[in-house]
This record gives sequence, structure tokens and C-alpha cells, in this order.
Amino acid sequence: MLHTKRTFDYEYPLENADVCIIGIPFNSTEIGQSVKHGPLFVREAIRNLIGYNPKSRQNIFEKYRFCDAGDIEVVPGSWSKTKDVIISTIRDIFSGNESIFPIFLGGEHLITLATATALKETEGERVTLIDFDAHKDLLPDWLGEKYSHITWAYHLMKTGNFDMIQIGCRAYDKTEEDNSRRFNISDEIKSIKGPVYLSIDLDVLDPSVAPEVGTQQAEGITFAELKKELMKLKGARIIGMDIVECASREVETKTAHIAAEIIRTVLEIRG
Ligand SMILES: [Mn+2]
Repeated sequence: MLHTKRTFDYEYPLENADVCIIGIPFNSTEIGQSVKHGPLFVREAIRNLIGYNPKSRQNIFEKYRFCDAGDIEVVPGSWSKTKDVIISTIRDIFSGNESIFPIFLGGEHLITLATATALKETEGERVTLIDFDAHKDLLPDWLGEKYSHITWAYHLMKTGNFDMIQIGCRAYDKTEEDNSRRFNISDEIKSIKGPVYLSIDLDVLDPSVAPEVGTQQAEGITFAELKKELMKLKGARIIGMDIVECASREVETKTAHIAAEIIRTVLEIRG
């Protein structure tokens, strides 16, 4: 008998799973702290979650069968190659199980440009992307570079395939403010029809709550406030999510722990 432990004691093969964890340790355009090890530490924090939540009376590890697909092999320094690898991996995951709920662990926020694009392709329908973020990430380029963690939302909205809601934004410039209006981006979660993709940049939280992030930003929201916003999505058809910009360097950090609690909250409100 093997007295060993895997990442999840409850690890199922992809075809029998409900939820799939996929790490995307891409960290090429980051200007602050490195977020390369986010998947490692958020995974560890999920592993340390107690499944049962006395408040919701749910145990996410009984409610769902988890699968860990590992980390996508990103290409440091090349977004174009990394984007292709992400999209083709997600296609393969959905061809192995079309009803899987993917949870992507970043990595920098640029990964959302690929994950949301792949999910939209799988879904077919128009997708509402809800972005929790201190920043709007709506610049057309950064220092002449088109693809960056602060331009992804602009390029995603340019496709015309998404509606976007941004919550918690408090640091952006006039160009981004204008682009927000141009793309008709809302700052409020109201009843949503159709599929929803959730993107959570951990810097949406106050640095006192989640200090280990790529770029800290003062005057953020608390976990309770974030949870209140997420609760508004009860009944919505959430098709996938990502948690990005975790810059933890060791186990048991505040930010990775909060990331795991956010995942728990989303899994509890999902039908
Ligand atoms: Mn961001």
C-alpha cells in the first residue's frame, strides 16, 4: 500500500470530474512582483481548505469531483506561442469532458485573453465577462507592446464577442475611462442572461487583505465585500473562472488563502 498523498486526495480523471484545476504560470509582461508561482501556492491553499463550510452547510469536496490537469507549458517571453498553447490545451480539456468547470490559476492577467477566448469558442454564445480588478487593463498598448497584463481587456473587448462588468476598479487613466465607455462596460452586477466567465485579479482586494500580488493598489475591497458581489451571481450560468496575479513566495500566505476561499465561494454559489 502506498502511504502517499496527491495534491487532492479526491483527484478524479478528467472524464469523470466536475471541476478541473489548470495552472498557467505565465509571467512575462509583469511590471511588479513575479506571479510565476501563483499556481503552486494557490493549489496548496485549496488543498488545505476544510471542505465543509458551516455557514453554507456545503462541502465543496463532496459536491464536486476535482481533477488537477497540471500546469500549462507556457513559453516565457512569447505571448503568441503561449496563447496558442493555452487555447489548444483548453480545447483538448473540453473534448475530454464537455461539461467540465475549469479554474485557471495565474500567472499574470494577460492569460485571461486566451482563457476567455477559448471558453467563448467552446460556448458558442456571447459571454459576459465579470472582471474583479483594481485596474481596468483597457490600454491599447503598453510602451508600444500590444499584449500585456494591462491591455488584455482592451483586446478582448475589441473582438466584440463579450459584454464586460468590472468591479473594484480604482486605478486607471483617462484613455481607459474613455475605452470603458466605448465598450459599454458596466460597474454593477445585475441579472445576467447567458454564460458568465469570472476573472479575479487578486489586486481587487485591499493590500491589507491580499498583499502578495503583482501590483498592489490601496483602497481595495475586503473579502466580505467581494463575497457580497459574488453572491449576486447565484443562479447565473458560470462557465469558468480564473484567479490571477498571486505573487506568493511561500506556503500559507494571506493572498493564496484568500484565493482558495474565493474559489470555494464560487463553487458554492454554482448550481
Ligand atoms: Mn488586472
